[in-house]
Amino acid sequence: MSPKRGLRQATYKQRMMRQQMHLDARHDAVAGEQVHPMDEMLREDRLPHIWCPGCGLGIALGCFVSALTKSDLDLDKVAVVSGIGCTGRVAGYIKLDSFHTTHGRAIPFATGLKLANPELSVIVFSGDGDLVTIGGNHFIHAARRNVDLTIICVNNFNYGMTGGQASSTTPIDAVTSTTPYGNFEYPFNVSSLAAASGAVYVARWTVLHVRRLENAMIEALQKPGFSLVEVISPCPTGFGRRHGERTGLDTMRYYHQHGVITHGANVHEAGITLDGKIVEGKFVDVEKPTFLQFREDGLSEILGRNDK
Ligand SMILES: Cc1ncc(C[n+]2csc(CCOP(=O)(O)OP(=O)(O)O)c2C)c(N)n1
Ligand code: SF4
Ligand SMILES: [Mg+2]
Repeated sequence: MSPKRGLRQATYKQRMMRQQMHLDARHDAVAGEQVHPMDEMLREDRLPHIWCPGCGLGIALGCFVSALTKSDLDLDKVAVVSGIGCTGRVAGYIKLDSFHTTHGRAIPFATGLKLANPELSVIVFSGDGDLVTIGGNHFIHAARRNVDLTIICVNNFNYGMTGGQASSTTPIDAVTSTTPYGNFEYPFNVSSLAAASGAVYVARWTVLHVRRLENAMIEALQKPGFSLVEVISPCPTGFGRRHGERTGLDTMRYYHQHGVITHGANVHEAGITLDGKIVEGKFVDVEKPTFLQFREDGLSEILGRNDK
């Protein structure tokens, strides 16, 4: 893995020390007051959040905040973009430059930000419905172009926010509010879709595996090019309760029993079924010039100039 252009890559130990110093300083500043370690990264005025009890989104956000803090990114040059959905609320809760855009359009919005200001680290944090269902075309083309974006896709296999409708990732036979007799559509394997479309980094983790998920996020944040972390997450309200998982804890138990960590697995054979195993790990980590780099190098060569 190579660090993003212009960024020095710290060792794990350095990152941990940095986070500890940050926490100590904060603790000193408000001695006597009870402080949550994530306070500084969240918009407290937006809390309490809208998420249901047992939802996996809080864990996904916790891992993301922790990954950002431990990464080498300059947080003043980070932009977080979400679309619409329960997952899309992340942009509203995180205390960074963040944008809650329209449904399915987080990636084109993020692409515009990156092209207009290449110094930014642009992260898209959104759901399966937003990113690979209504927004599927933007997803594949940003991957094809290798636009330098980090995509965190929370896959809960349904449109959680609007009442548990089927999305393009809903497994075959799954009962949802729009598939009362079970789903008869073949679903997307999100990681496979990204890999086939040209992504340079692809990993999948459930929210049960918090350390691994956080580390994957750090790697993806620092990887130049189109990187994807697929986060498998419980949605007891929209999805789980229709499949014998009434609570988020039931789904976490399912992850514990069915999660199989296989780094380097053939991602195209790692589809997710209703009752089968969930293959997790890092599937893709390759080097390829980003869209901007490729274009810059190509134009310099053709036009005989060097704008670098
Ligand atoms: C153009 C448009 N169509 C439909 C909707 C309604 N809508 C809001 S969120 C959503 C689904 C979100 O699903 P997902 O991205 O998986 O997020 P989740 O709620 O599951 O986290 C839909 C269909 C909308 N807001 N805009
Ligand atoms: S509907 Fe599902 S995804 Fe949305 S907050 Fe509730 S549990 Fe989470
Ligand atoms: Mg969803």
